[in-house]
Amino acid sequence: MTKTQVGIIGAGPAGLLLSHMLHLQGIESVIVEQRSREDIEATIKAGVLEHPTVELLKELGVGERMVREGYVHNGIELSFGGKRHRIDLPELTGGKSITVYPQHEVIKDLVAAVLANGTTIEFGVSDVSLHGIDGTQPSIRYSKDGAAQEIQCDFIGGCDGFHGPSRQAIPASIRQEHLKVYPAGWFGILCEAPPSSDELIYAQSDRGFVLISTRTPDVQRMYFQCDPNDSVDNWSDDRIWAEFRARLANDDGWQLKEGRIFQKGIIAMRSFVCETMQHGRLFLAGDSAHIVPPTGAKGLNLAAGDVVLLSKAIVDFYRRDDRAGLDSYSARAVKRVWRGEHFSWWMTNMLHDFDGEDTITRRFRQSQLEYTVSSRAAAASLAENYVGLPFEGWQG
Ligand code: RFL
Ligand code: PHB
Repeated sequence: MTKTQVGIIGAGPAGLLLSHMLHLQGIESVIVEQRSREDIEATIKAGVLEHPTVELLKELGVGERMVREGYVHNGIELSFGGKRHRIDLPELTGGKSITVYPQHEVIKDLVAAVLANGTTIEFGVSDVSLHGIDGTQPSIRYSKDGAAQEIQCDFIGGCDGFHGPSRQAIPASIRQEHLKVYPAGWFGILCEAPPSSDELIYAQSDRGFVLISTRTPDVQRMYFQCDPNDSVDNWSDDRIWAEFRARLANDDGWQLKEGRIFQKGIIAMRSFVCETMQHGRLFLAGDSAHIVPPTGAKGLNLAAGDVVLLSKAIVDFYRRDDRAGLDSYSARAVKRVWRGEHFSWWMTNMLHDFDGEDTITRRFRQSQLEYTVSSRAAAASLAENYVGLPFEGWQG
């Protein structure tokens, strides 16, 4: 049996960041993670870090490699009707931009920092369960190498993603949840090719949405909207490139640079919020409490916003015996979450065509796209949300 102040379930961005922020304030934690270190450091997920997330990682001393190896992007392009339109992020937001730096690189940097802090990360655990969250001494039980283990703590950080056990530990009768499932998925690829564009391209077409993103000068990340129940086996490389070409047809001769595809996967699209982000001594952060469709590039960034609030609330409890931050955590965190949720839903609707839509919805989309690229006020609203609204309780 281990004792610590904060027991954290999940070594994703939320759990690692929480542990590191607590450590910097002299509060100790232990993390339990079901996967191996190699596995979490290799899983391909997010690419875009908002301005507040970038500033946070720098201030926490974990931004050095991100600054060196990440790519600052000062614009995105919206493509529709055969034309591309640039949204100038710094010009519309008073100098802010986004950084393309893959999530698994953030994970590597955070794992290294957390281990250097002397914090234990128990990798490869199973049968994680939460106990006593209604009392003052909660615990996390799990198995490691066939042996039963227990962590006794003052608080549990439920940072175990959408499918983890933490949210389920809150009684269903008091959990306030909201779910929307979209009738589309994203087919994502990684390929060996030079960048086709200096900036990300979000493209709407009658055949469906496309996103052209990047990872390095030699590796590109691209997605196209697909049937969420489709299988990657139905998509040969030739068929994938033909689909990209058809959706990206344009008037100015711009062409996609193609290359060897070495990873393919289908991602579901959901909007989900569990507004009950705390119960007794359990506090949820990140995807365990909320999911967004990836169109707004918000998921990891929303997790960071939760952790800023939660870590400060825990610090106030230990330093000043002040429970106000903890008591109001859910109510405050969910505000930034709803902003990110709405923006992600809005971007998704503006850029995707869904089966069975009426013609008026299609015309609305067209009008919204044209308005967004022709009105400074509309473009500024997109830019402000895209670069990320400030974290409450943190000046970055
Ligand atoms: P994670 O990353 O899911 O981490 C949860 C961790 O908990 C572990 N776990 C358990 N451990 C022990 N016992 C159990 N029973 C457990 N169950 C789960 C898991 O193994 C895992 O290590 O959640 P976290 O930390 O909240 O972070 C959230 C982000 O990962 C997520 O929101 C983003 O990846 C979303 N996202 C994007 N977010 C952005 O901010 N910008 C982007 O550009 C962006 N693009 C994306 C994305 C997500 C994508 N996919 C694959 C869903 C693009 C894609 C394609
Ligand atoms: C990515 O590079 O994986 C990425 C970029 C922007 C998004 C989603 C994903 O909106």
